[in-house]
Amino acid sequence: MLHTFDFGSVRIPANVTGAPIAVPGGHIVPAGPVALLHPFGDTEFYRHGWNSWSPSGWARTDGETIGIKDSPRRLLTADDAANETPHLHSGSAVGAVVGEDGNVLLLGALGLGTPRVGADGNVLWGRAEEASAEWFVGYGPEVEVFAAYADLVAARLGRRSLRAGAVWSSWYSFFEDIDEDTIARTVRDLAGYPFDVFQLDDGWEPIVGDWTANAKFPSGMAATARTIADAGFRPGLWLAPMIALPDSDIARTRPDLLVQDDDGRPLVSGYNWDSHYYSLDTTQAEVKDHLREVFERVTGWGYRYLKLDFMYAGAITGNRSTGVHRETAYREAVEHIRSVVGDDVYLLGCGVPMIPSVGVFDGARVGPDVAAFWDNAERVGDPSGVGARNSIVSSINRAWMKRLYEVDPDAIYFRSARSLLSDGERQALRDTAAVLEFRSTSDPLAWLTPAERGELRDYMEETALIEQTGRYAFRISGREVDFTPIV
Ligand code: 9PG
Repeated sequence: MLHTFDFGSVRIPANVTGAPIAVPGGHIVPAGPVALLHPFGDTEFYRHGWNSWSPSGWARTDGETIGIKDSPRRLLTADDAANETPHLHSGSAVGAVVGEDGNVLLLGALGLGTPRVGADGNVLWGRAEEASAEWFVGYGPEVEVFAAYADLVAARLGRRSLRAGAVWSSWYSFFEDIDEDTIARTVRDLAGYPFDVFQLDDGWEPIVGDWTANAKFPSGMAATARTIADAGFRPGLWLAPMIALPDSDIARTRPDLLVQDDDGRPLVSGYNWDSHYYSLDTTQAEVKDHLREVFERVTGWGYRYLKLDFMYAGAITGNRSTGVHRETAYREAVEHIRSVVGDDVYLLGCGVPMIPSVGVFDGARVGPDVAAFWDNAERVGDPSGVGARNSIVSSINRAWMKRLYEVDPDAIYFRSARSLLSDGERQALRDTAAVLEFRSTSDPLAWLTPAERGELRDYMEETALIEQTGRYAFRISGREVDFTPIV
C-alpha cells in the first residue's frame, strides 16, 4: 500500500505492506518489502555489514560503494555471501540516508530473516530473505535516530548486562604460538595489573573443530585456567564451535553433522588457516548434543569468558531443518550454548551475525582484526582486511551498537617494540576503545618499556566519560577527539 510518512520538515511517500504505527522517534512498519521515496537525490548512505568483520560506514550514493570486492572467498567469510552485492549501495539489517537539513532517514529491521537495506538517489529500500521482521522508519538527528532504532531492537531481542572489564588476549602478540609455559609466564608478569580477564586465543586446540588440549598444554586446559585464576584473573578461552577444518576428527568421523551441499558433500562455509572449512548443522539434535559436551567441558575446565569465533558459519544457508530461517537457527544454537554455560559466563561473539546475536551474546566484535600496522598492504581497498585503520573505521561506524551489547573494537597496543604503529596511531586505537568502552590488549608486559607499562596501567584503570558530538567526533572525559581524518 502507499503511505506518506510525515516528519514535519519532510514528507516521504512510501510503498509498504501495511499501515505504519507511530512510536517515539518514528514509525513501525509491518514485515515485507519497503520502499521509501526520499527527496534527497544523491546523498550519503549508511551501509551496515552482516557480521563482525563485514564493512560498515557512510558512502555517497553517486560514489564508490563500501564492500568486499573481487574476492568471493573473502566474501564467504566476512559478509553474507548469499545476499551481498558489493557493487551496489546496500547492506544488512539497517541503512540510512542523509537529508538536506542534515537529519537522517533510517530504515532498520527489528528482527531476523537476513533483512537488507539499500539506497540510491531516489529510494531507501528494505527487503528480507524471510519477511518476518517489522521495520523501524525514523527521521531526525543521526545519533538520536540510530539510538531509537537500537533501543527498539534491544526491546525485542533483549540486552544482556554482564561486563567484560579489562581483557588481556593472547592473539595479537603470540598468535597461534602459545604453550602452557609461555602463558604461565605471561600471566605471572601481569599479576597485580588491572585486568579482569586473561583470555587464551587460537592455538591451544589440536585443530579447529576438535576442542581438546593440544601437546603444547600437557597439563591440560584446567591447569592453565587455575594458573590464570590464581593470579586473580577470570580465565578466558577462544573457540570456533560452529566450524571444523577438513582434517579435524569431527569432520572426518562425523560428516553427517556438517552442513551439506546439494550432492551431500560437506559445504565449504569459509576460508582461514590456509584451508577451507565446514559448518556444523546446528539444527541437528546430535550437533546440539555435541555443543553441550564441548561447552560443559570448557566451563568444567574453569573458563568463564568465552570468545566464540567464526559464528556466522552457524547462520549460512543449507541446514537441514525445515522451515527455520538460518538466522533463527543460529540464534537458537547460541541460546542452546547459553543454556549450557549459564548466565554468568561472559560470551564474546566474533565473526557473529550482528543482529541475530543481540540478547544472547554479552559482547560482540564490531570490526576486522587489528594489527601492529596501520594499513593493509596485502589487500588494498578491502575494508575487511587486517589492520589498525580498518579496525578503527568499522568500530567507530558501529559505536551506536553499544545499546545492543558491549562492542569490542579489538585489541589496542602499548608496545613500541614489534610494531609499526606510530604513537599517534596507537593513541587512535586507544581513543577508539575508550569511545566503545571495551578495553583489551595483547601486549605481554615483557615487551613493554617501564613507561609503556605505566601507560597500560593508567589506561586500563580509567573509566572515561564519553559524549558524542558529531558523527565521528567525541568528547572523552572532556578531551575532544575527532576520528574524521581516519574514517
Ligand atoms: C584466531 C583469530 C583471532 C581473531 C579473530 C579471527 O575474515 N577473515 O577471513 C578472518 C579470518 C580470521 C580472523 C578474522 C577474520 O581472525 O577475529 O581475533 O581470534 O580468529 O584464529
